[in-house]
Amino acid sequence: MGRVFDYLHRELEGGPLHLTLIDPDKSPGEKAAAIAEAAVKLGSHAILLGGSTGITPEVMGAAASAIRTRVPVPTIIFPEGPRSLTPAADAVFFMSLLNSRNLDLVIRAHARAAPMIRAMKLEPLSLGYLVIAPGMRVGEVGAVDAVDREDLASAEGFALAAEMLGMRFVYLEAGSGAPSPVPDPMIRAVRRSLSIPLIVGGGIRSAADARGVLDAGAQILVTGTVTETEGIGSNFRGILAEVVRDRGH
Ligand code: 1GP
Repeated sequence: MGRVFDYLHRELEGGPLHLTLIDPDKSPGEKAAAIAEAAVKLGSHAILLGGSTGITPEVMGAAASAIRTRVPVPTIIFPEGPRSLTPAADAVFFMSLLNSRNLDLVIRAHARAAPMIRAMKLEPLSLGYLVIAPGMRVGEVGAVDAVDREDLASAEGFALAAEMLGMRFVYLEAGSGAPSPVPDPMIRAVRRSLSIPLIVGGGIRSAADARGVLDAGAQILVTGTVTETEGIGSNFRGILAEVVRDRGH
């Protein structure tokens, strides 16, 4: 596998990981790099770059280049579409929005993006992306039939199908800014049936939220809003402290 895939798997042997999501439209260039640097110092394992509006290759490129000079960990694109791609990042989540009604987001945009990804020498990390209610903005723009928060069987079925299709990660997404994270019983059920790493994001805004999803079995936590709204404050530090605690150092 590729360098970033190997890095994530090596780090997962030591316990759960944290990824810091930065929206370069809201935090451009050096501002993104400053957040990244502070997050990595606290123990975050990689930077995710993405946003749902205002994303251009120039905005992504400027942020990825600035981040690269400041942090030793990989920068992974969390794409909205082919316009999110920049060769200045290390890898891209090559993600299929499993429960979208829009085939562009399931596979057709991927057919357009794949040759670009190869030409840019970006490492694709294939990922099944499943939106759980409330889904927030990604639920709307993604034309998603969001999985009900009590519907453990659907979540398990989608996640297992992603694994059987050969995807390398599954991401349970409650939506950026969701009032609460993906419910613990759902994380538990999905984790039980998967052998690939489980990523959980959306609505993790405190140490208590992080503790809940970690105890339920999330292997990779993603947070975005907490740093967009509070910077590197006590909530972000608390979230990282929970991840670091489970890594035993
Ligand atoms: C969004 O899962 C991520 O795609 C992060 O969500 O912004 O709520 O942290 P938050």
